Amino acid sequence: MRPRLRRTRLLTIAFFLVIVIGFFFIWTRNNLTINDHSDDYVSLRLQKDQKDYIDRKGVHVIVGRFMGDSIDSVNTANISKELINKNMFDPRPFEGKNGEPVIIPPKDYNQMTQLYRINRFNLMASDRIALNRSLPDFRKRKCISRYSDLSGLPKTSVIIVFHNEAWSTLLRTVHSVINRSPRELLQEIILVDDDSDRDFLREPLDEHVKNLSIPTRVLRSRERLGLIKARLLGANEARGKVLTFLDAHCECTVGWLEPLLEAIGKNKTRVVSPVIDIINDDTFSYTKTFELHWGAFNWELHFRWLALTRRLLKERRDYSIEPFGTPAMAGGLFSMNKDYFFELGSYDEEMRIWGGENLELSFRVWQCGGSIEIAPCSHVGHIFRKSSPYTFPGGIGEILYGNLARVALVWMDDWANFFFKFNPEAERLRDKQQVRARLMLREKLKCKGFEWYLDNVWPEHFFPKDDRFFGRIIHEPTERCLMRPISRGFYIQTGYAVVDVCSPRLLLGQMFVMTKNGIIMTDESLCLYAPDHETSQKQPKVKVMACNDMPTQKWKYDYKNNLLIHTASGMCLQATDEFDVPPFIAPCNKNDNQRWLLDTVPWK
Ligand code: LR7
Ligand code: MN
Repeated sequence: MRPRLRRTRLLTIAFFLVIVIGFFFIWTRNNLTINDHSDDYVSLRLQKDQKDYIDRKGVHVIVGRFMGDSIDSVNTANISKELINKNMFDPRPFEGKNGEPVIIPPKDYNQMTQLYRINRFNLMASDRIALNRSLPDFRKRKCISRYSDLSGLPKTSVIIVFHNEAWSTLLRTVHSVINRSPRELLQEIILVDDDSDRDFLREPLDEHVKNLSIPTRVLRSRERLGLIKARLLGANEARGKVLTFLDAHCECTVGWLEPLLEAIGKNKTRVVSPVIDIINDDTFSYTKTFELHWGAFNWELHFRWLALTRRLLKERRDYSIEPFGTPAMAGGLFSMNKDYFFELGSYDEEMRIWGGENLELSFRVWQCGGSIEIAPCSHVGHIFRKSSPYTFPGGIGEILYGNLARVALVWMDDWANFFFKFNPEAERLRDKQQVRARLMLREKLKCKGFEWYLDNVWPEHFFPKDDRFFGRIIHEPTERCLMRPISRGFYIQTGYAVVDVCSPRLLLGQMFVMTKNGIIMTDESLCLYAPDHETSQKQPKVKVMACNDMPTQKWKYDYKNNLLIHTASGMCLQATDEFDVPPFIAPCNKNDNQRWLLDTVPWK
């Protein structure tokens, strides 16, 4: 062979080798990420709620959150006690600096996967990041000058409850508080150990906090309290004028505290949360979230982030960096005047372990005269996990739905019945709840009703009301039901509407609300949408997408001819008898296929 040819051949072989190795590398990585989450998919029904996606503007949005299986034996299977008890904190210079992702080399994947199970985040990555890693300053310039004057601001106690938290995440939370808060605003830090069983969270933690520049105490409970009672333990011991709660895996950015305390200093009935940014559970990269989201909840009372409505954006045009009211808070990160916290009934002590307390507090504050707010100038990162690492004594369903049943029974009036009707798991626990004391509290504080809350705090809500239609929208000729899109058995957020067999039992995906303004909406703040007349398509398919109050989401029901007329296009909603064809809009022609019945379903 001539030397030239041989070289070409060698080069070709080398080239293919590189490709093959590359593919193998990508394949193993993907496989690993699938594997290390595999047991997170055990309880699918609860997990369907988590949608973590990049929206069209490229903003990372977390719609809700996962709750995975909670069985300890599954959770920590194959992980030795020794490994769980070992503190492997091993910071490397500049890893994760400025909120950048940590990349674990392939040789460590095996151990990384194992360690991931302990806390349900990438513990190995966390353990390589310094406790005082740098983070970007996300504040708008206006924020910096707005909060430069600290005089007269109240001091706060920062309360962090934890159950078996990792050393590196817990202490990065603590150090970020110390490093990024004005000293004169910090009274103290209180860590509440909710019956953790890790060795490194005992003496080593006590020793570590002795040397901090802010007085820091560790309170310990010998029995599992759950996060609600653990926070109460901390609150009772706090000496600051304001209580600031943080989850045990947060990182505060510069300027986070001032906006919270400033608002409360002005009016003690304001309860204020930061914007909650995302610390990635795999890489620990820090991603700023969209400031203009607020918190609400769906028909199952699961917490949701929703884009701010056009109404509020318009109202806020002239003071965009001021805190704004939100129907609900996420629950883990907020500041509240201490006296007000106790006057208002602190927490419902009958709530167990995890869940529901954020809605309970949100309803209570709003209905009893205060406000829940988000301060857009304040940014704190939180590790969002795909599943929960803890044990839930008694079962997660029992605990969560028991807590939610209490929220509904005490605060939601007629809408409690709506909740129980569509959530049999909560219905089952309804009679077990003793809520007399909380109802008396509501009486004593002379709190307003849930209807007032819906009308005034969240006018854009998608719950039923007496002045709205609620029920099924039935295609007359085929007797099938209009429905939210589903994929692989789960509802999806955006997609073509469906017309399918009406379910004999109440099915949330087939329930719609139609308001007086002609908005047809369903759970998760989704609305029936079709493009307006300018579209090039003759028969545009009808979609379900995030409600936005635009004319393309308005409809009119013609009671005489049973037509659903799309206002912006003047066309009629139509379906065929084929299952695979989504409903569409077409020129109104009195064809039977355009006839729909509004089938009212009683909801209270
Ligand atoms: O039994 C327990 N004892 C505890 O001390 C269970 C938990 N905890 C601690 C735990 O260590 C952590 O510090 O309580 C804190 C919250 O638990 P997480 O981090 O498992 O909860 P989460 O972040 O999944 O859930 C959110 O909803 C909870 C409902 O009860 C709480 O309100 C959390 O504080 C809340 N977290 C946030 O609001 C952060 C932003 C998430 C969003 C959206
Ligand atoms: Mn958390």
